[in-house]
Amino acid sequence: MKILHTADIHIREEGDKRWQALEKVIETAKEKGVDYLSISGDLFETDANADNLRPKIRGLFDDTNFNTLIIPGNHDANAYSSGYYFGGNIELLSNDDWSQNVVEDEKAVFIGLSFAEMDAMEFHWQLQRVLEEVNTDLPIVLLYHGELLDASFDRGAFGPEESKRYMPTRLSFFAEANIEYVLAGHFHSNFNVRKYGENGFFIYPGSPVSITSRETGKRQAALIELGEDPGDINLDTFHYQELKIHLNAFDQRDPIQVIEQELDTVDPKAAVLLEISGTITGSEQDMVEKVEELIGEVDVASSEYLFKDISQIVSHPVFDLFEQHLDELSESEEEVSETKREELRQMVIQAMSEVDL
Ligand SMILES: [Mn+2]
Repeated sequence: MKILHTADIHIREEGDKRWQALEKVIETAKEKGVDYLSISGDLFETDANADNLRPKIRGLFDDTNFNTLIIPGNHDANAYSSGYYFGGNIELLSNDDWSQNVVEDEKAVFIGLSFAEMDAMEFHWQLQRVLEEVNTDLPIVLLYHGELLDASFDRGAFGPEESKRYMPTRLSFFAEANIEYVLAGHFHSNFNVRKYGENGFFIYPGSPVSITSRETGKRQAALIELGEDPGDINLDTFHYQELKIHLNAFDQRDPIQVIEQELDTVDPKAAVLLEISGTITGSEQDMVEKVEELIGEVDVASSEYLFKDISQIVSHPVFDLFEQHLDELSESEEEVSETKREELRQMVIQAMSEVDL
């Protein structure tokens, strides 16, 4: 049995980047021939978005030959009233009573732990209760949306959230029963798998599309073959990409060419968080203008220019003396490597920029 697992798409309008990411996820599930697609919470940005988009997303799931399992997250906790129709082959596991969110397959039993405000103690108690009721010999696969306390994740890793904890849990809670996989949502940053017990896996797939600029790098979904270690697959979806370029005034290459080459490597689906640092010899203003021209088609979400013109320093007689001394040193007793030379130069430039020349 094969499962494609995602969460936190946060869709809010038809046709935008997040919507396209949902389409990409469905397309990937088709390509991989999975039996199930799981969406563990925050499919929608808000309950109101869900209300508007409900009639529109139906079409996306029309000709799928897999089952899609959906649980609510903290962003769409009240989006799934009974009787609402989201599309064919979709099972909403949205009941507050988790024992109503059970999907039995020949090879595994899925339980949807739909999101509700509760602390870790309450969660553990509810989990034990539903496990007692389900009582099966088959491997159990949980769908869960919330915060894993074992990991010290940075607060920003969950997207723009308040500081409170969302249905927190611990890995040790899952080690007791035959829970083989916890298909989790809420952690946006990246694909992240943790092992528990003998062969249990807790899987945060990371959001399949960047929601904020803190979610950098290509986005992923989890691909699970029952009984095996979970794998990750790259999604060709919108994401932020950090691009840090360090210029060196002593580099023989043209800095403009260096920047152009770096910009060429940018993923066409990415928005760049650009940072250019280091040293140049020439007008800083001209450099900024040239860079802005180069950017052209590249989607640059933010740019930071931290480079510095050091022509005043390097044309100073003191610096000349220093370079001459380095050359002499290389020719005589000690070999001065290019890295060492660069290190010394940086020190001299730093020192010289701190005094009035
Ligand atoms: Mn979320």
